[in-house]
Amino acid sequence: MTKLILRALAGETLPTPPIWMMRQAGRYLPEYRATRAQAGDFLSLCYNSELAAEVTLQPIRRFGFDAAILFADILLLPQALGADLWFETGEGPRLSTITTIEGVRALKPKDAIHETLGPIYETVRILARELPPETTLIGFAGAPWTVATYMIAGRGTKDQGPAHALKAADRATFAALIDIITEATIDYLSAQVDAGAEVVKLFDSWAGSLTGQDFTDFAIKPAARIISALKARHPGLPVIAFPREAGAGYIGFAKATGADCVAVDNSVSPEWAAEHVQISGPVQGNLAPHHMVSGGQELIDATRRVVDAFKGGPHIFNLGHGITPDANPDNVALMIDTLRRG
Ligand code: 1CP
Repeated sequence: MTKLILRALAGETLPTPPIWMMRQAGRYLPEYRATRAQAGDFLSLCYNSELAAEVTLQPIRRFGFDAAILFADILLLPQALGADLWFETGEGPRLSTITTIEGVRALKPKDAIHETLGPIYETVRILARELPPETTLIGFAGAPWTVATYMIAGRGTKDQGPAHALKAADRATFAALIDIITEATIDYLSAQVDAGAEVVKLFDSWAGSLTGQDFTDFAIKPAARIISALKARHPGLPVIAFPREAGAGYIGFAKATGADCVAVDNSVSPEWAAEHVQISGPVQGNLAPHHMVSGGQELIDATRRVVDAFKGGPHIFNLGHGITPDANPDNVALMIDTLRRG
């Protein structure tokens, strides 16, 4: 096994950590903006396999990252389950809302998702053919809680208020929605693996707003269910879990869910994450994305600090969250140079 990302995921401590970056295909790249314009809009880009593969490859060509992440979105699964989905220019995603048991029951059965998601699997197949042999292909999905927050509110929310409200008012309906997303996510990720994804990542971007029993029931348990089902179907498949802003919830998360690697955000220090999270296995992270905007000596110092903190164990270098549209591609090159040349 020569791919560096797979070696790190298998627990190997490498002299230089392999690197990729969340949202590495995105608006900070002029070539991405050009291809998106060619596609027409964001969703048309996601469902155009050739162009989605092209934007996935762009940051690999430009920067030589060690992994490529499939270009798609976590909200395609709700759409495949029957939710309406559209993107308001300059604002973000909008979906039809689900707040009742009738709404949950009106969703399509999970077997129907592949009809909508076929082009995504085709993107994966193209990438599996076209990526350089040293580059690992990562598939992904949103974790059930994060996906549910969008399906309930119909949009991104700062505090996930509508999802918390439904959970408090009618836990059975809320849990039924989580179950449907969980089962569909298993089939969605499994189809990505069949098409050629070598690793999958579960994005629980809003895990940080779950506490206590809710964190156990709706962040840990669905992830554990998805990971055990995937590993039963695809023995040896490495899984990265990202319970963003989980804080103390990061401790023991890999063991509780069966994840091979935990991605940590930048609300915790790399030293803390090394001591409390990397102690039980590979970690990914966690440079603050704002360095990709500001650059300079601070970026160099912060990159070295992350490398240094995690050098005693298996580590994949990444940002603590996605790179922002106002980032400067030169700063990405500087980060990679700092990492690879010391
Ligand atoms: O205009 C554009 O070009 C759209 C910007 C954009 C991009 C580039 C969106 C809309 N999605 C994506 C791609 C995307 N989304 C990827 C592709 C691979 C890569 O990383 O390069 C991935 C993995 C995602 C995952 C995703 N989508 C998450 C989880 C990760 C995270 O950032 O926390 C979430 C929460 C979404 C929803 C979403 N999609 C897009 C936006 C702007 C949002 C957030 C909306 C909100 O909460 O308000």
